[in-house]
Amino acid sequence: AVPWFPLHISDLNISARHTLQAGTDIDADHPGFNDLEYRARRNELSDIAANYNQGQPLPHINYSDLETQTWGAVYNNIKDTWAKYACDEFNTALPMLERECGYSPTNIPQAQDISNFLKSRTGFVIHPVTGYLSPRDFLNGLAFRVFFCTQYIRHHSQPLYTPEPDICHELMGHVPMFADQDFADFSHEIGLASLGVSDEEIERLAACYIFSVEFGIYMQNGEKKAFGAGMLSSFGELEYACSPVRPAGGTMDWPEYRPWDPFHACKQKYPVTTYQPVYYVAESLSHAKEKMREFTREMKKPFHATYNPTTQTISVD
Ligand code: H2B
Ligand code: FE
Repeated sequence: AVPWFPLHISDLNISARHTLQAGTDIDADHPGFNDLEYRARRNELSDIAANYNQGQPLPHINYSDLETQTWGAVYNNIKDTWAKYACDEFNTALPMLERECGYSPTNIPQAQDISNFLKSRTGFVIHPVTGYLSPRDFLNGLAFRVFFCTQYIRHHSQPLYTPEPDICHELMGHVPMFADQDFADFSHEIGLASLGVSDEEIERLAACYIFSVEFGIYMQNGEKKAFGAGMLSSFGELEYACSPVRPAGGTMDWPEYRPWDPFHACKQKYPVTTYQPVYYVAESLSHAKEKMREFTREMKKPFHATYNPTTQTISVD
């Protein structure tokens, strides 16, 4: 039988509520585990996301001074490295986000402003979630040009570390890339390919997603530039993956670089708690997209899915 999948954008309310561990239980090794105030705040934001329905105005969150300081610590830590190692598409979007959505080290931008901005650029919109979604649910959202986005922030005790997606990862890492047409189409392509396929195919697609949307690099005028959000939201990994030299006095080894090939990346294992030992390097975003198309065309799919943005419906043939 074909696994359940959303057919209309409003079905994403179901996908969003499938959040693993209800999105609120955090593990004992989470930096905020023993901080009751932090956990209460997480629950408050989870309730807001859990009650959200697709198409409603996005909830406005009044972030505290402490939360804003944590955001600022991450932003200030990474911003100079973006100029060096983030791809052109990212560095084109960032000043627009500063101007139009209030991105800055002293302000956490609001989801509604970002969603309006992305919608006008590439048709992508934000849907708040309480935490980590299953790869299937997460990828299904992309088929509707919907980005499932957390609203809480990492714990202030370790601003440069998070064991789970948070607003620093989503808004600094993912959002600027969704403003680019090729990248948005690339993500949409993966989303459409994820509808109704087997668990094995989801696993292969999720690996492709990891080695592109999360950890993708491409060569820009002979230099490695990051387009993956995992690097764009981590100063350490951005430097590790893209620097043409090893940091002075450091003990860092070189990762392995392979040409971007989804048929290969789909089988590659990836660690979730350390820097990646392997990166796939594309020639450009449009090249990354073309390669991805070859892959999705050959996937075992129960049908061919297309998205009608006017009716916000998937049709299958
Ligand atoms: N869930 C959430 N909330 N944010 C993500 O960035 C995310 C996710 N990424 N679930 C997905 C899984 C990704 O790691 C792939 C598709 O498995
Ligand atoms: Fe991510």
